[in-house]
Amino acid sequence: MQSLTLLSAGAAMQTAKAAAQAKKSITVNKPLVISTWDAGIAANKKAWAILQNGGRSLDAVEEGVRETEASQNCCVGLGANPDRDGHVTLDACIMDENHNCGAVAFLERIKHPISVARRVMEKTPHVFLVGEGAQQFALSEGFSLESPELSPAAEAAYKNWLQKSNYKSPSINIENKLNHGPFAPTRLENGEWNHDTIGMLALDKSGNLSGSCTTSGAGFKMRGRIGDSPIIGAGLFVDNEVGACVATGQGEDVIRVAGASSVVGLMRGGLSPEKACKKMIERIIAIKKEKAKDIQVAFLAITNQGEVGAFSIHSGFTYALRSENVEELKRANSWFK
Ligand code: SD4
Repeated sequence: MQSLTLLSAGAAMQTAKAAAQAKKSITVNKPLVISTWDAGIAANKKAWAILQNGGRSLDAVEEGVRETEASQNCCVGLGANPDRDGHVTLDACIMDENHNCGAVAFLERIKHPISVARRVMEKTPHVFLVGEGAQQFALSEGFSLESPELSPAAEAAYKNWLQKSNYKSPSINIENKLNHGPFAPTRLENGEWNHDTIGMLALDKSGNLSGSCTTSGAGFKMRGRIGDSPIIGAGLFVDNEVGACVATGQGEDVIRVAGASSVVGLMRGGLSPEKACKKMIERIIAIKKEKAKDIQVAFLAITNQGEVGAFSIHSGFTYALRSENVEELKRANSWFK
């Protein structure tokens, strides 16, 4: 799939036609919203309700991913898979068109980490709060403390994981036998990638970009482990002069290349979103060498003109796009086919 240039088309929703056009460039007017993985379709709907009424991209990207945080999901929100010790810990960040940003990580028992991240951005002089301090701040802002119980789906997944894992000694070798990375499983027992973070980027009617990213991180991670998703510049970066990028996948490998900000930097240098995403994927593959076969990383990016592109290490990365004329799930190009 080539990068997409989004300009105006007719008023009717033409999903099938848009899918056919996706191989070439398609054009629709701003506003538009894009987000990672299949859950992006439902999240985009919420964001779109704001964007289509001329609302701000910052409001859209917060509202959009709240939908995923509230849904039953393996990898986002309180219903998600826990860490090794059986606790769900959540990471999120948000960034607007003026380089304002806020983030939380290792946050427990709070339903909407993205909204706490926004409060960090708007109500504190800081960018990043973690753990107990982030939770205390959330409570002081009126967020409620939810039950520590796992969702039935997460409980079942955790019990299953405990059976096969050596909980007491999280050794790399044991995990590697299961084709898992050193910090977290990269594939679930059923062979699916253990990745479903939602990252969302929106361009509003005024031409302003914002982004959000929220996750429970890698399933069955070491306690205290934080990935790329809440880290501004790694999991998310917005530069209104150029564009924006979100990452998903193995967070450690996104952090080590400052993923999202590097993609935006390449776009500043003139690369299209897809080419910029591809270049950073190539960089990760060059660093990881053989190990790249066992990890999935994907970048999704947009310019401030509404040009969209994505690229992943392995096939199977999807992203959802919503604009006035298009509502669809797209499959990104990948390094390994
Ligand atoms: C992390 N990047 O914590 C996240 C996981 C992810 O889709 O993106 N899952 O490493």
